[in-house]
Parts: sequence; C-alpha cells; structure tokens
Amino acid sequence: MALSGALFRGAVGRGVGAVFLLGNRSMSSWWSNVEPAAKDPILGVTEAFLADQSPDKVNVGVGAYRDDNGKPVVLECVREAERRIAGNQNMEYLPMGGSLKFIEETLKLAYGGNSEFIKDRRIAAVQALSGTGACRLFADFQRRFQPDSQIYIPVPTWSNHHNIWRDAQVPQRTFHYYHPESKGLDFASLIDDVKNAPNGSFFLLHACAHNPTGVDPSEEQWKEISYQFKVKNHFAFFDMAYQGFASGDPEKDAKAIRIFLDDGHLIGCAQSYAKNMGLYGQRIGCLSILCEDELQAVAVKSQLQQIARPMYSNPPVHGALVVSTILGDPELKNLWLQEVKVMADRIIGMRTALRESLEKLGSTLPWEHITNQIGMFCFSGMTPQQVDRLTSEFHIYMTRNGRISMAGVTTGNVGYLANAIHEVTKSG
Ligand code: KET
Repeated sequence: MALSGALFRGAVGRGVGAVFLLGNRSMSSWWSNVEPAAKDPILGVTEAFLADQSPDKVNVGVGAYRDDNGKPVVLECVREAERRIAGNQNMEYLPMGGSLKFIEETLKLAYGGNSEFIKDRRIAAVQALSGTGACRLFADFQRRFQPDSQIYIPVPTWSNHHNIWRDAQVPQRTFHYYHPESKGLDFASLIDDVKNAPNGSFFLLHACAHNPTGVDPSEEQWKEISYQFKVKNHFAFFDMAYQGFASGDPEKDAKAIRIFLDDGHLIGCAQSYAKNMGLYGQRIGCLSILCEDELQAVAVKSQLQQIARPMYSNPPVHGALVVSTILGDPELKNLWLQEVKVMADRIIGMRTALRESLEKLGSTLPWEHITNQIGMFCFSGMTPQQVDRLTSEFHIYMTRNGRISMAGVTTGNVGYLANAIHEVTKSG
C-alpha cells in the first residue's frame, strides 16, 4: 500500500515536472489565483470552538443535539439496529436511487402511513446525501427541467440554502418570513409576497421548526398559505430537516406537508435523519417529488438518478440500513418515537431554563420568544457585535445572526450562558 502510494506520488510529480518544462510555468502558478474561501457561517463556528483551549467554552453553534452533559448522543434504537445489522449484510453498491426499503419507510413519515400517493406509486423518490444532498439534487433537477425558474427563499433561512441554489445556478428571490420586532411570523408580508410572485413560482418552505428563527406558521396560517399557493399555482418545496423536533411527534410535525397534500399540491420534499435519528455523519436522507401519475414518477426518478450518477454514483448503504431496520420494526420504531420526544422535551426544558435564568438575573429585555419559538434554535435577537463579545469574552460560540442552538444548552452551562447574554445585552 505504502509503496504503491509512493510510486503514485512519484508519477504525479514527474507529470507536473513535464508540464513545468513544456508550459514554462512555475509549479505554484497553477492555483495562485485561488484565495481562501470565506468561512462557513455555521460550520466555521465549530472550527473556532474546537480551536479554543478555554475550559469554559460552550458550543451553541451547529444544530446538533447534545445530552445534558453536553455529549453527542447515539440513540438506543440506532445502537440496537446496528447490533442487528452487524455481520448480516454485504456492502455491495446500492442502486443509483438508493435503498427501496429505506425509501418506502421514509415516504411514510412525510406523506403518511396510509398515503394514497404511496399506494398509487406517484412519488418519485431517491435516497439522498442527507437533507443537504436532497436539496441540492432538487435544485439541480429544477435547473435542468425548469431552466427559466427561480426559487423563492424565506428571510432569513438556513445559510446553506443560498449556497445550494446558487451552485445549481437557479436564480434566487426572497420572501418575507420573520418579523424582527415581534420576533414572530410576518404573515401579512409573507402572503403578499406569495401573491406578488409570478404564477407558477418555486418556493422553499421549512416544513417545521424553521431554521434559524424557531417560528412556524400556525395550522390556520399553513392552510391560508396552501390556498394562496393553489390560486397562484406555485410549487412548494419542503425542506424537512427537523421532523419530530418541533412538537416531539414526527406525525404532528408533518402537518404542513399534509395540508398541502390535502389541497392537491404536487410538492417536493427533502427529508433528513441527521437530527431526528442523530445520524448526522451518516448522510442519510431522501428527496421526493409527488407526480401526476406513476408514469411521470418513473420518469422523474430516472432523471434524478441520472443527476446523481456522475456526482456520487449511488448513496451510502449503512445509514439506509439503520433507518430501515428501525422504521421497519414496530418495536424499534416505537423506541425511536420515544427517543425523539426525549430530545425535543430536553430542548423545551432548556428554553424555560434559559429564559428564567435571564429574568432572575434582572434582565429587563423581553425574553418570551425563547419559550415561544420551537425546534432546535432560539433566534435570540442579539446583534453580531453582541455575539462577537460572547465569543471573545466568554468563549461562547454561536452564529453571528444571533441564533442559539438550544440543543447545545445543558443544566451545567445554562447559568453561564444566561449570565454572559445578560452582560452583553444589558447596555443595549
Ligand atoms: N435543512 C435545514 C433547514 C437545516 O437546518 C439543515 C442543517 C439541513 C437542511 C441539512 O442537514 P443534513 O445534515 O444535510 O441533513 N442544519 C444544521 C447543520 C448545518 O448547517 O449543516 C445547522 O443549521 O446548524
């Protein structure tokens, strides 16, 4: 191995040398035009956190669940699925579209266990590289088959949405979503934007637990949004990265999608098991597109596969096995549902703890939004400058838009966090 590695490097070295002689270039000139990329606003926070040597440091940046000791969690249902899988399966390639068993179980979560669309085989679905990969696959598909379309993205949104549709070369527009003063939904402006967009526009919607704001439309508001989409013949693409994290119940968290389905929309949906099964690093998710009939679904799926093939050929097998083992066994599925609820409840508990701690410290600012918002994040309203102070003075790491990942708050650090927030916000 080591020897062939050395030979390989040698061969490359000679190749470059030849280019050097022929082209009269210095070796370093090939990439001298490359500037360092800007740090990612979310994953860059993790990098900075890891580099900090302080024993006090706290990471409430990335949306990754931690237990009350601040440790990453592997769910018990996942451990059990892995025990069952171990040694039992081969490691052959999956089909380009991924595991059929995995897709079948995954669609039930989004579309409902008894969905007529599943029975009628009207959903084109492929296993994707988690939620990010599902969004990217959709964006590429949109670009290929609706080349003149744009995507309407909420303000604010998960920062990577912008990167995804940018790299897929789909022009982006925005629509109103969050109201900074009320720290709630700007429903009137949202509806105006829906009405004012050209007929047949593509909209990106967070199915539940909106990131970063923690603000979701109510059921009534979703119905109104769905109605207006119908009037305008807009396409709804749901990014569902947090199913189960809003209410603690994945079924309830699919409410927005079900409303759109009831209203007869042909939706698209990105699903991820990163958060709700804690399978972050397994990169396991699903892209689905509801079609008019089975024939169309077959065609759409074949095209999605054709987009996947030159990018990564076919998706990884392990996460798909874990998920289908869990969801395919009623007992394990039940255990999963309980564990999702435990995670959601711990976060809700930390919201209360953070708010109470701030109020006890005598903060005169309003903090109800900490407990009003739902899902993994609290959109605190802190300014980038206040966040910078949290980091430089208190070693607290979070995104500069003021988002706190409540999943990283624990009984042990909530007092420290509250105190620091109070310190940087009390002078306005
Ligand atoms: N959609 C949304 C809304 C989202 O917040 C994330 C991840 C994803 C999709 C993709 O997750 P995946 O691991 O590809 O299934 N958000 C967290 C992590 C990240 O930025 O990658 C976060 O916002 O911290």
